[in-house]
Amino acid sequence: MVNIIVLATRNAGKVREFQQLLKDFPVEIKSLSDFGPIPEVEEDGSTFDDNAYKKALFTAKALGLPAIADDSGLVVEALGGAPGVLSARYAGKNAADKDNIAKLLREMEGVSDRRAAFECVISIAVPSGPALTYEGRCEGQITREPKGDAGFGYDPVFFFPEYNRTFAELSSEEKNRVSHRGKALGEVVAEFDKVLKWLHARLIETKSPKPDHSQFEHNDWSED
Ligand code: ITT
Repeated sequence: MVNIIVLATRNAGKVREFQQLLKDFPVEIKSLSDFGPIPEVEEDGSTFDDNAYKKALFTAKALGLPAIADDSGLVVEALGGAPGVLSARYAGKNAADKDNIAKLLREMEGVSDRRAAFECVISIAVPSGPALTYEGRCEGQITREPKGDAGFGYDPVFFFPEYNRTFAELSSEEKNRVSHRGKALGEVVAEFDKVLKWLHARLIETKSPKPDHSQFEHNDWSED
């Protein structure tokens, strides 16, 4: 039986969201805050996929338990995909949201193609290496100035045409329904019975296969 899954974050908001969504499944969702100090993993991958997997595997290995991690960010078409994996530190290490937004608006000055998307990847890994991956994407446009004060990060400059508002003008329920993270999480929840079976099968395997990306490109249940 899989009794515990660790969420590889200390962000209390993310923890509450996962615990709430997975509350009806027979598993306890813990977070890093429930354990002693463990080192921070460096998010130096070149894709959201790499970083989510790196965080999940690092935590799974460190604690000897299955772990879930997510990585997300903003991808702007006219900037060749920037800020991408650098979203949190676009204006520099420890940059505040408003600094990142200011830099983005500067880079976008005079640019007419305002298309952008938020992307999120969730990785669920076991200590021996294999992992499942889930993705969510939400398309919108970069505004010319910030609007709204809900949410976080780039929400005030991310215009969502379907609602005719920026993400920072939406309630959290409205945002979760359509957001990149909401979509990826929705897929995890929809398949969570299968996920638990998959984790159980991986955990009773005694041999530890090497980490292998091909195992989490597509979630393939065929061998279970
Ligand atoms: P962890 O500690 O869990 O890693 P984090 O704040 O670094 O939390 P992410 O790596 O998932 O979160 O997100 C990276 C950045 O991408 C984040 O700091 C924001 O600038 C941006 N971002 C991600 N999701 C966003 C959202 O829903 N709205 C606005 N900005 C978002």
